[in-house]
Amino acid sequence: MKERLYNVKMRAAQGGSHKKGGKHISGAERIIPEGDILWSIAKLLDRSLNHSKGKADFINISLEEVRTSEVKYISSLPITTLEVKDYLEGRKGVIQCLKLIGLSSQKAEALLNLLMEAPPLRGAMLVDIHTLKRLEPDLNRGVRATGMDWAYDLYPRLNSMLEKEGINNNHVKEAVALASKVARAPGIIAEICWSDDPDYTAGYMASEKLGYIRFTHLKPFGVDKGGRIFCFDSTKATVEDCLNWLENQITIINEIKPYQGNFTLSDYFGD
Ligand code: PML
Ligand code: MG
Repeated sequence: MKERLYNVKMRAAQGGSHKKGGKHISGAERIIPEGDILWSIAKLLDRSLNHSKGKADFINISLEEVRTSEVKYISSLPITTLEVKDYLEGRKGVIQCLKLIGLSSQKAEALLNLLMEAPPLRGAMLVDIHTLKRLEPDLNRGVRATGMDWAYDLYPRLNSMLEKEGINNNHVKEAVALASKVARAPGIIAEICWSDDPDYTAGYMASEKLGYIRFTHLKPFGVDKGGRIFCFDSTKATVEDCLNWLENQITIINEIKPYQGNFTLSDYFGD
């Protein structure tokens, strides 16, 4: 019989819980077999207590069994890295990617501006590409894509693929798991993200069409405000279906797409 699977989630804050206004320090989740629960919780605890954003004094860890009949298995988005000299060049690259998937320059710039100007949120903004209006039910929180991971037995292969590229870290693994889920959500045409960790400047633009496009810099070093925007085409799906996929559907990556290589912007866009 197959081992039972559990969704383990951790969220940590400093200065009290998130609800009481504490500063968000770290959040992560895994979907793991029963036998690895203790090890996995220890790793998540260690992260929240030794984080570059500060030491958490509120840590919440939850555990829920996953009904395997309700899991959707998906492939990972293929990863490409675009090497940029700084975050300004990176953000130009994001606009070029948004144009490649069919958005006008004006829309692409407006979406990026929304992310740059967003208040710090625990979740992502969900924005209609036609009206540029935010659609999350709770605008102070944003929407959190949750319930995703790589299949447990894929990790050795994933680690060795990322190791070869010098990017075998939690940021990449967790972001690709999340982006691979989000790109398959009803109505989502793209996602843009950069980290809230002050010492991690890389970010990405992801879409079903282009895959997971990493930029070596999307924000300046030392900045602890990150964010995510999910770009939603309201002519393709209802917000309800989209939110249901993002928040309730468990997705597990059971197929790794090959790494696509490292490029400069001019190599990649051919200009
Ligand atoms: C995060 O860690 O909060 C997001 C990281 C995004 C970039 C990860 C990467 O290097 O591809
Ligand atoms: Mg972080």
